[in-house]
Amino acid sequence: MTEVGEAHVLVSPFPAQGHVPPMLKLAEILSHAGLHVTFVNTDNIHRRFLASSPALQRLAGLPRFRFRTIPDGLPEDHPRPFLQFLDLEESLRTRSREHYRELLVPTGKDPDGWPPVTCAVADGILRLASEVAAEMEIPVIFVRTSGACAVWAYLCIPDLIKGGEIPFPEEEEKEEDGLDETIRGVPGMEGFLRRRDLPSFCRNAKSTSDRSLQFVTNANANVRRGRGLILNTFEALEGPVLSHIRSAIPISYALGPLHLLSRTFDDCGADAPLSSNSASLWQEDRSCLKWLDSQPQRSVVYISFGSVTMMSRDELMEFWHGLVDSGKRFLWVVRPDLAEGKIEEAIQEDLEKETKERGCLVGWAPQEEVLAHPAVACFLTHSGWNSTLESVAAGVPMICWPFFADQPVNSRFVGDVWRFGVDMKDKRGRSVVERMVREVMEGERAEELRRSAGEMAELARRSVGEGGSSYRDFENLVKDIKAMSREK
Ligand code: U2F
Repeated sequence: MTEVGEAHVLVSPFPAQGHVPPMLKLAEILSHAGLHVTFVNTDNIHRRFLASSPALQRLAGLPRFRFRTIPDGLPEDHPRPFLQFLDLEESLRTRSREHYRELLVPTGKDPDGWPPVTCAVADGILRLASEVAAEMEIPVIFVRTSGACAVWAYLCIPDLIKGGEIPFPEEEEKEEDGLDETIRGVPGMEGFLRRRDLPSFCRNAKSTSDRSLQFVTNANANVRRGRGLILNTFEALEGPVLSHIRSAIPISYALGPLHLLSRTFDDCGADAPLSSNSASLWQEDRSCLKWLDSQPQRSVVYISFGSVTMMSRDELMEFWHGLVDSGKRFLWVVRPDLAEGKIEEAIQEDLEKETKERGCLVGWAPQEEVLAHPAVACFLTHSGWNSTLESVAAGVPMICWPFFADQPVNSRFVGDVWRFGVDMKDKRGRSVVERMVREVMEGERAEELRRSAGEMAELARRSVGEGGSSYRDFENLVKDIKAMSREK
């Protein structure tokens, strides 16, 4: 039996690797805090996650937690490439409305005897959720799975457009120097953030009617209209930027790193094996952990470009040569769809030989466990926000090679604000890769980077412990959600 006024949240992520796992962790701790939680996946993503994720199987067994799925409206055999996320988002918005509405405000009795949904916790880029919730007058708290630095840049896009800073003047953009011009319209980042550091949608837009630019502008403007905003970050990392965000969205909760906070609330505690927590679209190849066990301490470069990045075969070969030329050991996640073209044809004998001696290639790795392994010395990353936070939490310095979206902002902060990594943005070629790897792994600079990374890891750990800033923000969030359930 449920009491009148009991809280029930409907948690809806955008269906993608970078979005589902952090929202799953949030959903899990909401349920541990005593709320009823329904987690909405698309059929397609749920099937894929279920096949390869211990976390999903574990969560399905929790009391007050349940999964529900909706169709995404695309044909079964559609490849659903993330780079075309606008098509998926639009399909959900137009074709899945009825299904979503039925979950938010069911026409019949709840089969589990649960109370009605009292709050929607929705991904900020999922218009389906925000529009239907507004229509049904259910309060929404938004979640953005990017860092505060990128979210603040996104929120300032209208001012950047008004101030004539984007789109970039065409003639200047063509010249390399044009991209080094600093941006004035993002308060707190004036004179620091350059054109090249803005989210890729700003850099790529040729006009204000660019479809991606319009989408991110509107989605982020929409986020201002919620009851609050949840961010996967923490005060010690992004306090100053969070203050700016709070000037626009006063109720903003910084709950990160969520993958650590979820361990604080997990019944098994902070010592639970990391493997029980993983949620992935691809099957993890755990053999790389054995390989790491046989490597010396702090000797391995870990390379992963996340779930979306794509590059040409030549680009991939340049990375490969650079890694081999550095003489370091390396563990590289080469997703089956990472590069275009047949890679095998481009591998020369010496590259293959040296890789066998010092390298390990996998299709998908248990990343959290890899980063926590003592053999790992640094992380060559695309600067996706989850990877960035996971590296921060593990105290591992980064070499950042941003690919798109929020990643150019993140890499600028890693290299030049937090200083626990180097920003390789817009640089290419084997000699650059070799130089960057050496910089982060050898000599005084490497020591400095490791020291700052270690210090931030400690602050991350404290933020999620009892009394820490993320812990307190989470308590406030739960209190606010409970108060909403008494509103009607
Ligand atoms: C989109 O990000 P991505 O999915 O490309 O990248 P991340 O945010 O870094 O998330 C990748 C996750 O996949 C995991 C890894 C991260 O949690 O631990 N993973 C893994 O388990 N095994 C592997 O071999 C490789 C990765 C977007 F492209 C970004 O710009 C955004 O910042 C992000 C969040 O919104 O979503």
